[in-house]
Order: sequence, then C-alpha cells, then structure tokens
Amino acid sequence: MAFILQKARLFLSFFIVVTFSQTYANNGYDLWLQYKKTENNNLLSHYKSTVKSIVVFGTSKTIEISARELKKGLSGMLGQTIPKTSNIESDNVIVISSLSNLEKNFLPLIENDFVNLPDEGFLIKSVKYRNKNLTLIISKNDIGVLYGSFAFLRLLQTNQRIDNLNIKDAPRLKHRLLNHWDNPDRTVERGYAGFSIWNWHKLPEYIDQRYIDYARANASVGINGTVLTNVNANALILTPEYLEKVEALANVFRPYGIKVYLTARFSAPIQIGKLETADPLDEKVQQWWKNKAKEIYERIPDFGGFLVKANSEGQPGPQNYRRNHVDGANMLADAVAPYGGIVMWRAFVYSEHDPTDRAKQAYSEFVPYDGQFRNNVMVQVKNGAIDFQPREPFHPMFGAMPHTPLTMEFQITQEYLGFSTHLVYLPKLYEEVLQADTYAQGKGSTVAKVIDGSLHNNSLTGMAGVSNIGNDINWTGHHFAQANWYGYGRLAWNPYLSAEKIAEEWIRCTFSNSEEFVDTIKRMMIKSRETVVNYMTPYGLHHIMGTGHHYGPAPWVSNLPRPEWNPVYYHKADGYGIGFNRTKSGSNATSQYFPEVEKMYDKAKTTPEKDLLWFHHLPWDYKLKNELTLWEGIAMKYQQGVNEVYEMLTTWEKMKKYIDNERYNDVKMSLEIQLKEAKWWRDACLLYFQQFSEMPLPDGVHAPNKNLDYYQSLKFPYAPGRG
Ligand code: GCV
Repeated sequence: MAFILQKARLFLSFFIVVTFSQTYANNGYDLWLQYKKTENNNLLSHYKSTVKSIVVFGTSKTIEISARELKKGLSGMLGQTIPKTSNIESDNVIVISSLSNLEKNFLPLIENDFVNLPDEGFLIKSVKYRNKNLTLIISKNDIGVLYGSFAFLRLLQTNQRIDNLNIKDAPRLKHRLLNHWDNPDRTVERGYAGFSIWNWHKLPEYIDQRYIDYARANASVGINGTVLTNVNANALILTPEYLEKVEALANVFRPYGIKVYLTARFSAPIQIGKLETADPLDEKVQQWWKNKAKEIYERIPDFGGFLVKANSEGQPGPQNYRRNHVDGANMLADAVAPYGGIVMWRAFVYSEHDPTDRAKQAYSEFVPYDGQFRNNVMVQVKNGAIDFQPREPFHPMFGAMPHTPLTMEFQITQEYLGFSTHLVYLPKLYEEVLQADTYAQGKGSTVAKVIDGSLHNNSLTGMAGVSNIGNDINWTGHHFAQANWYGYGRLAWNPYLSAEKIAEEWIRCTFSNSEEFVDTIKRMMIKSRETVVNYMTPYGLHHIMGTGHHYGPAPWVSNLPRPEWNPVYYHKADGYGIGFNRTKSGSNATSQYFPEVEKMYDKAKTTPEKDLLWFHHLPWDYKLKNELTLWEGIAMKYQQGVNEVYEMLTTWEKMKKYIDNERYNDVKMSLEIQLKEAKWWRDACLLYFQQFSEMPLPDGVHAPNKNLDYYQSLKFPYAPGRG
C-alpha cells in the first residue's frame, strides 16, 4: 500500500511540475514565436479542417527551414502533429514552393499574381485543385517562401481565418538591417540586455544555438541584414582571424536570407595593413581596400558591405587627410562594387570646432554633396538631428538630398529612453517620424516616401535599427523591448504599417489572444512612448540626461569640455525662460526644412507644442494652448508622466490572470523601477528648472522630498551600456 501511495505521490508531483512549468514558466526566449495551442475552439476546428498536411517543393536549406517552421508552428497551434506529405492529391494541404520548383499543374492558378511581384515577395492563396482545397505559399525565390510561411503562421497566431486567402506581400525596402554596436570583447555600446550574443572567442567552431534562433527571429519579421560590429569600429574584425569567424556566422544566417555586414574602421590600412596613411585618394590605400574586399568576398560571396562612422566622435575618417565624405565613401564603394556590395556612410557628425547649432551640422556637411556619391552608397541618417532623444522632429536631411539614397537609422536599444527597465513601445516614435511630411515635393512628401525611394525614384533603399539584443535569456532585457525589435522589423518591411496594428500583432503572438488583454495592453503600449516623453523631456526638451552613461536626469551639467555635450546647451534655462531658439532670430536651424515646415516651426504659435522648446526659447509665463503657463505646463507633464507609469503598473497587475508568472513578475519589477525613475526625473528636473522660473509647483504636482543637491550628488560609475 505504502509503495502504491509513494508511486501515486511521485506521479502527482511529476504531473504538477509538468503542468506548472508548461502553464506558468516562460522566460521569453521564444519571443513572438510562441505557437501556443489555439484557445478559441471554433477557430481551432477551422484550422484543423483547413490544415491537414504540408507539401514541399524544393530542397534548399531555406525551403527546409520553411517546412520545419510551418510544421512546428502549426503543430503547436493546432495541438496535433501536422505531417509533411508528398501527396498533392490530398485535401486541405499547405503547399510551399518557389515559382521555379512548383508543380506545373499549379502554375495556371497563380501565374497572373506574379506580375510585378518583387523578388522577396510572396503569395498566400487558397485555391481549388481537382476538387481539393489547397493553400499555396508561393514566391519567386526561396526566401520569399520563408517570409510567406511566417506570414501564414502569423494569421493563426493572431486568430484570423485561413480560408479564402489571397495575400500578396513584398518588402518596400531593400536593405532591412540591424546594427549591432557590439565590441570584440563582448561588451555592447548602449546595450542593456547583457553581453554581445557574438561569442568571438569560440567562433568559428562553436555555433551557439542562439545564432540560429536569432536568424529565425529576424527572418520572421523580414530583417535581411546584420552589421555585426560597433560603428565605433575596431580594425581587428577585418583580419583573417576574425573574418573566419564572420564567415561562420554568415553561413548560419544565409539560409534565413540574412547577409552580414561589417563596420570599416577608416584607419584600418594603417592599423592592420601597415600602410603609412589611410588617405582615400592614395592609390596604395585604394588597393588595400580592394584587396580586403576581395579577401572578404572569397570567404563570404554574399557579404553585404560596410557601415562607416567617419570623422565623428573621435572616429578617423577622410577629413584627417583633408578629403571629404564623398572621397571616403566612394573609395570603399569602389572596393565592394564588383561584388554587389554597398556602403552605408553615416551622417551622424558634429564637431567641437563648429560653433553653430549641433542640430544643423549634419545637414550643412552632407547636403552640398548630394549626387556625388557612387550609386552603391547610401547615406545613413538618424531619425532626428541630435541623437535618438525621446522625441525629436524629423531630421531635415530627409527630402533634402534627392540624388542620394538615404537610409533611416532608428535606435531600438533605449539609450535615452530608460535602458531596458522602462516599458516604451518605440514603433510609435518610428511611425511619427515616418509619417512626418517633409514637403520636399509638396504636401504628402513623407519621410517614409523618401526612404522607400518613391519620392525621388531611388531603388537603393533601406532602414537600420540599432539593436537591443544581448545574451539575456529574453534577448532584450525587458519582455516589452522585444516588441521594439519586432516592430522595427515590421516597419522596415513596410514603413506604412501602423504602430497600433503592429502592437496588436505582437501582443497576440507573444502573450494572448484574449480580447480584454489585447485591448488593454495595446492601449498601454501605444501610450507608453508619450509617457516617457512626459517624465523625461516634455514640450521638446532634449539632451538633459546624465553624462556619459546617459542614465537619469542631469539638466544641470555645464562643465564638459565641448559645449554641445552639456545639457545646459540644449535647454538654455534662464531667468527669462527655457528652450533653444532655432528660428531665424536664433540658430536658424528651421531654415534647413522646406518652406512649409520652416514656416510652421519658425513661430511658437504654429509649432506643435510637442516640439515647442526644441525650436523656441520662451518665457516661463508663456501661455500654452490649455491656458497654463509654460512653467505650469512643464510641471504638469512631468507629473502626468509619473501618473501614467503608475497606471501602467496597475494595468499590468489587473492583467495578471492572462500572463504566466515568470513574465508577469519580470515586467512588474521593471515597472516598479520605471515608476521610481520617473519620479526621479520629475523631481530632479523640476527642482532644477524651478531655480530659474522661481514659480511654485502647480496644484497636483507632487513636491519632491529630496533637495537638488541630493540629485546632483548621484553618481553611476557602473551604469550599463558604456561599451
Ligand atoms: C556608437 C551617441 C551614442 C554613442 C554612439 C553614437 C553614434 O553619441 O551615445 O554611444 O556611438 O551616438 O551613433 O555613433
């Protein structure tokens, strides 16, 4: 009897452990590819009756991966194994194939759909064939099949019906890249999710499963390139020892449609090539780069090209040799051109020797070169003219270089937005920039149209996202930061998608399809970007964070050697008021915009209030649209930001029943940190600015319980992300 009881107990505890871990443990490693069994019974039976097996044409690795993904995803979501079969006569089959491998009989069913379908595009179509119901996932080339498979799975993940499908989709941008600011020692500049996922020491022999999972996750949202190394570059990566490691990664990524790119340190010919100069007009230097490109392409025939940060923040560049950006970019472009490679030359430049407004410098330096770059050069421009602030007006370079392909650089890692402890849904920020109207060719000339090439008829198009990925188990440090990786990828695929639609997709794929949960969390995510602006930099304030690490508020900093490194340079608070005058009577940065935009920004009354202090220095008693004085408005926004974080926390708590314990607790702890830090921003900034406004805090704004000295004394020598 005792024996039986013991057995029963053992069984029971096994059962509890299994059930518990399946239901409640989720460390987030699977990202948005959770593939949980469909909970809605009607949909489940619809899926089961529509999908019985998978037929695969083609044998490439990409096709194999597509078939494996479909099998995994469908089996998970249908709760039963979906087999591969070779019988095309069966009913309710998913057929995957590229056009060239497709069984001839199917061609008449889809041929017309392929007119004008770009290379990586795909078709998902429900058809009748010999009285049988089939779903075709067909593409021009194999990678489109993988994209189509993920798109099909997403339909089930987001609880949509899968009969009567006729979906045609293709990426709007050609180069959809992640930029890793990862160093050879595995530190990540501005990385807040652990160390770099590239284990250079163990490469090329040791292929971490993470590399494969990374490629899979990227392919699932259409990312097709990755710059492995930091733009603050180390020439070592171009040595044979490291290129062998890069080659190993390229081999892993290739079947997922992902090309590798490297950052090129401009002084590499000196550092690793033993030349005396890196002058781009020196023939030996040019030959060195040509040889280097040949060496790389011999190893990696589909190598994407180089990303370069030159003459910026201490990086070497052509100006060290009295040459210019065109000379530097074109030299590298010539080296990779024979192999189809590209050069992404960054426009993030500003100089301590240039006394003009930092916000004007990139435009002034680059726009005169329009049309002079080789046709395999893209100029990579950050979304705003300063540096990935919680809010910046769009960069005036967009629209201003009609003869030069511009690629958009967004930051996914949250350097200025609370690292990986603050819940901030960034696609809202990306959308705001992409939808901004440059007026370059009249009304409707959005930034999205500049970067997708439609405005100026460019075919070389792209988007770069500074990665937030590290070796944390959940990849991005915060579970909700995964949504920023996901959302970036979706917008790089189609910059016209709405942030709201993307949020909804992500929530359904990552957490739950329960309508209450989806609606509530979507609202929370959509609002979260404005919330961080409210408690950090309301009304267009910017660059008032801590020095170096950029952690927390420090609007008081004024002692750094370069003027434009100091927060006081940006907010200019004084007894009269606050804000940076960038109008005609100030730095005249507004003149870099097209006339309609310039006119709007040149007057405080026509400037959207969200950008007010970016462009105007206004008195503390300036009347806002809501009748509050500027001082009151600023104080109220800081308080509102804090209140909104508190709301996020309570919202999350209310949603507990929909979430596994592990992710619930992780996010809750981060929200508690976010709340603490939002209060810190509010109190430190208001105490500091109050010295100038000399006005009382309005009703409803919480009085700080520490003094300014306390906030000014805080030091964070070990804040993460210093690289
Ligand atoms: C990689 C900012 C960041 C730097 C970054 C730089 C850039 O200045 O603080 O860490 O350097 O932008 O984008 O090059």
